Amino acid sequence: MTATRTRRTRSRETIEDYLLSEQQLEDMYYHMLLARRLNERMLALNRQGRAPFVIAGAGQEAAQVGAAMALKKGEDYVAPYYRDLGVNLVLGMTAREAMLNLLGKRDDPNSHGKQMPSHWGNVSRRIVTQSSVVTTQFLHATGIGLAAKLRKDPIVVLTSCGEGSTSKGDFHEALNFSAIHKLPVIFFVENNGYAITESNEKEMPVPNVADRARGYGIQSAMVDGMDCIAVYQTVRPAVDQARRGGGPFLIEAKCYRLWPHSSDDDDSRYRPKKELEEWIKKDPLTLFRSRVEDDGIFPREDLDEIEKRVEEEVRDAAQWAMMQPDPLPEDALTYVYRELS
Ligand SMILES: Cc1ncc(C[n+]2csc(CCOP(=O)(O)OP(=O)(O)O)c2C)c(N)n1
Ligand SMILES: [Mg+2]
Repeated sequence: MTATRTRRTRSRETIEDYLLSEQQLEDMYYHMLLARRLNERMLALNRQGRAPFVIAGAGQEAAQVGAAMALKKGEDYVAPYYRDLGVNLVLGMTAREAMLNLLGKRDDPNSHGKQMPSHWGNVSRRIVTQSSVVTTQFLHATGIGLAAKLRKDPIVVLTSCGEGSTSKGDFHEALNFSAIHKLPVIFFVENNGYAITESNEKEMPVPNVADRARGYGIQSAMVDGMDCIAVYQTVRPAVDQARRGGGPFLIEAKCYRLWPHSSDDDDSRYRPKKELEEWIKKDPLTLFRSRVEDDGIFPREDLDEIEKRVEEEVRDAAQWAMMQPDPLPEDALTYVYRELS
């Protein structure tokens, strides 16, 4: 962003209220927007027959970006789930890398084209490779938390999933074990209202995922997952507490899946149009933009400039990635088994 930004007089005070620096607020908007524009381009590539499958995080960007920004990059571990493009971007994934992943290219840093798209993993960024089987990452995170505790390593592990996945055994085992051993694990649940076709009421007998934490003696919080600042301000204290030995924490971010489950889904068959229209009014990007604009943090021109930068980045990433090499058949087993020297 340019150094010539003009500010209204009360902006400094408002920034302090947010407990976020101006740079952090800019990063928030940039990463949320990058995630959305990437997902839009990915879906277009899918419809053109260029990308096999898209599972997007539209509507969940605020939750993902706010949560990831509460972590120490490259130190804390993350065991994310398939929609978490926003988490990956905050932790350092570039637009070009995201497109390599989508297209299953040889140089995709997540799996070199071996996994399905959106199956994240990056050793240097401490992003744990994931399975298609939902919620298994909760147990991986618990194991990493135990290792950190035994080694007296002051790190935190954040793991995430959708609310539907909290009905699986792994969720309950992970919460139970983490609570008994007071592990530094943040269980971050992105409640987007649906597990494919099933709405919340059909997924669980309690109104909130956060209610489930009580049964395991875990502290929990619910937050408006469409509000990136609120998410950051909820996750950050939980992370700090876990780092100090305070044990695990469950956070439920109430958000909404603005798109169908995946590029292969027709959501008009199971969700009311009116419901979707109501949630579109709470789009996290619009909400953030109007909040920082109304509060005088950023003038409109600066936000427009971020939009332009992101659009250019996405255009470049898609064009560049399509020209990159595919994996070679003879490399099918590389990075699968450990090379023995
Ligand atoms: C154990 C298991 N059962 C079923 C599936 C198929 N499946 C993939 S995503 C999904 C829905 C999960 O819903 P939720 O946890 O709410 O996450 P969301 O997709 O809504 O973000 C299901 C059932 C799977 N991958 N693993
Ligand atoms: Mg869901």
